[in-house]
Amino acid sequence: MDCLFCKIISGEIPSTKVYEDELVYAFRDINPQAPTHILVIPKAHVASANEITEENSAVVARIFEVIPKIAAAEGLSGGFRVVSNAGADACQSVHHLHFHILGGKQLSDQMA
Ligand code: DGP
Repeated sequence: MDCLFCKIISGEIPSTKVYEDELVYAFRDINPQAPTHILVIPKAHVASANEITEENSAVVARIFEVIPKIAAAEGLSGGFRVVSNAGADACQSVHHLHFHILGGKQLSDQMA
């Protein structure tokens, strides 16, 4: 499968890792939109939030267990935003499920 984030997980494409376990990989976004901008992804390929099922959802729970650990390690004591773009209307550009962690500044109160 020709998937950019699968290549990042395998190391074929370099990334700045911030967390890894057997299910999850997290790394810094190449085009940060906040002082802290991290992507958290499942190691198993899932195309988007629109493809989460009973069979593959355990990794989503793991991701949301990992997010507060990353936020604490990044010093995001003031808060942070988690975003997952799914599909064309949301401008999803990489079709491997990912959760953006954005923080390190006062974020906009607009989400769309
Ligand atoms: P989205 O638009 O929600 O599909 O976000 C995809 C994100 O992926 C976007 O913020 C930029 C990031 N990105 C794209 N290519 C690379 C890459 O090669 N390395 C890293 N670290 N991030 C990437």
